[in-house]
Amino acid sequence: QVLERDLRHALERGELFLEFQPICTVPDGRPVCLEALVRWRHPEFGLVRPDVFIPIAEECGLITSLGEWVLEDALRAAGRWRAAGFGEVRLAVNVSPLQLMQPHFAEMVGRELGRSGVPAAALELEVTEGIDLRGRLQVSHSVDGVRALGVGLSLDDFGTGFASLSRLNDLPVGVVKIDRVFVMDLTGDVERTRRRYVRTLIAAMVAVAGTLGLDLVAEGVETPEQARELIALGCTRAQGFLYAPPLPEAELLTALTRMT
Ligand code: G
Ligand code: G
Ligand code: G
Ligand code: MN
Ligand code: NA
Repeated sequence: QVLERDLRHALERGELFLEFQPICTVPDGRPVCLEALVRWRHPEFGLVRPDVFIPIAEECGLITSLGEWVLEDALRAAGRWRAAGFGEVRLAVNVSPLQLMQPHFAEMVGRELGRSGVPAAALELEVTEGIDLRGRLQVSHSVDGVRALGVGLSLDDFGTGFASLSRLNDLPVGVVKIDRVFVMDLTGDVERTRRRYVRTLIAAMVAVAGTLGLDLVAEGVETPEQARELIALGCTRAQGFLYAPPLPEAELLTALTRMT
């Protein structure tokens, strides 16, 4: 359709850009990582959201080049904030499951790291299991390949999709991100049983993450009440509008300085 046609040109026309959202320690709110989030400024339709165009890119085969552009651009930005004195702030980049099925994914990541000069340990790749990835050999090769480089892996949107607790054991992830649908129902006008359920669920995630030595990040934290609940449940990392929205690179250094 129209968007698919236009997306083919968006990259070369420079219509894509990145924003960066801090992931913070709680309760002190210090940024430890910035998650790159891609945006598309369409010449007619204005801002198109990634939930709309990423699936299109996945369907029409553009996700490989789009994903490569995101990684390259995000690493360049990370090089700049590292040079500006925020070398301890890592970079998180979202990766489509389809990218992991590409034969040369890990080589591509290694090449982009080399070009940027950002150390592998400063990079975290966020993987969502929107499709069932179990038993896919190429995915294991890609995952092992980036791990061998020293890159970290996060399991995104945890608690939704195909990823289950048992996946934490067979994927070499160091970080698990609790999906914001659970955080949303922790407080506010939510049925009592549902609220009790999400509390129990998050407490269980905290326990499992602790046992497996994983970092746990709560996503979509919007209110101090949610933050208080999460901290009481044992969460030590959070991301959301309460701390900072996704920011254009031009605003990053000011935000990092204010938050550090
Ligand atoms: O930033 P926003 O809430 O609009 O993002 C919506 C969705 O798009 C999220 O699920 C996010 O993971 C995904 N997304 C954002 N940027 C990228 C990207 O660079 N690559 C991939 N594969 N997904 C992304
Ligand atoms: O699926 P993923 O976690 O990669 O995508 C993160 C998305 O969530 C981004 O598009 C970002 O804009 C959005 N987001 C970030 N913080 C919040 C928040 O506090 N509330 C809500 N509703 N969305 C958020
Ligand atoms: O940046 P992103 O497109 O993912 O943001 C999702 C929506 O949330 C957008 O409409 C954005 O303007 C809005 N938004 C960004 N920051 C905040 C915030 O701090 N609080 C709230 N409630 N919405 C925000
Ligand atoms: Mn993510
Ligand atoms: Na998520």
